[in-house]
Amino acid sequence: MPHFRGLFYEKIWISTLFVTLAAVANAACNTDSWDVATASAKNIENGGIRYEGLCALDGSTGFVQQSIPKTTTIYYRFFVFVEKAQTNLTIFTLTDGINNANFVVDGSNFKFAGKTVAFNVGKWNSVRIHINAGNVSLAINDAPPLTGVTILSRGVTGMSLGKLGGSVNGKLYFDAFVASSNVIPENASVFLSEQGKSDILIPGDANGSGSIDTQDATLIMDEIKNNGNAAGVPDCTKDGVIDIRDAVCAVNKI
Ligand SMILES: [Ca+2]
Ligand SMILES: [Ca+2]
Repeated sequence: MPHFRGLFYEKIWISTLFVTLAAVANAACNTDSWDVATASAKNIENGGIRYEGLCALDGSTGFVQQSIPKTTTIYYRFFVFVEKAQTNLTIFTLTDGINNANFVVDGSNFKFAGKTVAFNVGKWNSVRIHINAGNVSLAINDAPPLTGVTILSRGVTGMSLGKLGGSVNGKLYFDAFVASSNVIPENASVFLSEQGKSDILIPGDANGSGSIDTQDATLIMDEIKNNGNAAGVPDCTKDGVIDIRDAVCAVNKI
C-alpha cells in the first residue's frame, strides 16, 4: 500500500500497538479512546488480541496498527460503520512485512484482491477474515464466505485498521476488533443496526442478535473457557479483555 510507509511516520510505539496521535485530541471517540494497554496484554499465541474501548473507533481521525509474531494462520474480525458511499477508501490492511493486502470500500461495495462483496452503507457490517497458508476466507455479514484468493502466503505480521488510503465521506467507525488464533464463527448473526447515539454496538451482545439474554452470558463463559470466540460483542465491560466481569455485566443487562 503506497501510504503505509508515510503514515508509519506519525506513529508512536505503545506496547505491541501503534496509536495515531489524532489532531483532535478532545474528540470523544478517536483512536486514543480504545484501551490499547489492556488489549496488548494478550498476545496471539494465547488466543488473540481484542481491541476496543469505551466507544467505537473513529476511523476518520486516523488508524490503529498492530504487529504480531509471523503466523500463517490467523482470524480477524471487526465491525465497521460507513455512513455514506466511499471512493476507494482503504480501511484494513494486512502485511507480511514486505507486501500488503488492502481491503477497500468503494461505492457501497467491499473490495479485496480484485473481488467485490456486497456491503451495507449506513449500517454496521461484520467483517471476518481467516487466512490459512495464504488462502483467504472473507465473510461480510451473513453472506457465504468469499474464498479462492491467495495473499501473503509467507505469513502475516501485522494489520492496520482505520483510514489508510483515500478520504472519508461521512462517518467511519470500527468496533469489537479481534485478532485470534481461535476460530471466529463466519456465519453467525450480524449487526445491521443503524448508528446509535453512542455509535457503539451493544456491549455484551455476544451472539450479535441485537439484544442481550442468557445465550450471551453462555457464549461469554465459552470464550473464557477457550471454547472459541463469540461472533458478536462479548466484551461487555469494553476493556479489551473477556473475563468473568463480562458475564456478570451481560447478566445485569438481561
Ligand atoms: Ca444476544
Ligand atoms: Ca471485558
